[in-house]
Amino acid sequence: MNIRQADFLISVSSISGLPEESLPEIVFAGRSNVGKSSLLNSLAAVKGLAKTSSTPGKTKLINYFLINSELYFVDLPGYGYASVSHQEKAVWGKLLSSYIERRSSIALVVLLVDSRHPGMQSDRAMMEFLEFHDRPYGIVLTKYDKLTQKDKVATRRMMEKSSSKAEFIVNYSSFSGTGRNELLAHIEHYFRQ
Ligand SMILES: Nc1nc2c(ncn2[C@@H]2O[C@H](COP(=O)(O)OP(=O)(O)OP(=O)(O)O)[C@@H](O)[C@H]2O)c(=O)[nH]1
Ligand SMILES: [Mg+2]
Repeated sequence: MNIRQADFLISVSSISGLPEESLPEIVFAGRSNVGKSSLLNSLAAVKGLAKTSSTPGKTKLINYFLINSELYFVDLPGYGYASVSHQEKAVWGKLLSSYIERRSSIALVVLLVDSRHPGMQSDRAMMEFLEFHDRPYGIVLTKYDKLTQKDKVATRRMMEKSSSKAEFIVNYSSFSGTGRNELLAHIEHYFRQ
């Protein structure tokens, strides 16, 4: 697909604030700092559309972006970051899990996994959660530009082994554009279904 228009729509802090279910939603989930907001900007080719930061925990709300007036991209708060307080963790965790459980307009969850750490427990738990709720999901291995050639082969192999239910795996770099066209093709397929 070709992204002709991408506009920020709304930030929500609770399930009751979500927009009415109308358009299909492509959801971006993953650990804090994995590169969700950067990936959104690179897909839309708009710098600063989603706010990015080298400090984990930048995105604390559910952010909606309207794409080509026909679908939403949804940037979720990151999970798994150790230094936030228990209370804060519980609030974000609840927002994230109830969104995934309840939202029937989810067409696809794009689960971002740091290509340097493909075996993290929190990512495994998220995959199981998505499988339990029958949400179709694909995996994006982020920050692929940081890997050595040897790591590229090992990471890919490990991910393929541990995520047999994923619809696809895409190697991605928001910096170089690696994987962008491949991911856009997958997204198109799911939102048109
Ligand atoms: N080398 C490299 N760095 C990246 C890439 N994508 C993101 N980063 C860096 O990773 C850091 C986190 O990026 P964000 O896009 O803010 O990550 P996020 O998942 O939205 O983080 P939270 O909102 O805190 O959950 C920033 O310093 C980015 O510059 C990439 O493809 N390659
Ligand atoms: Mg973010």
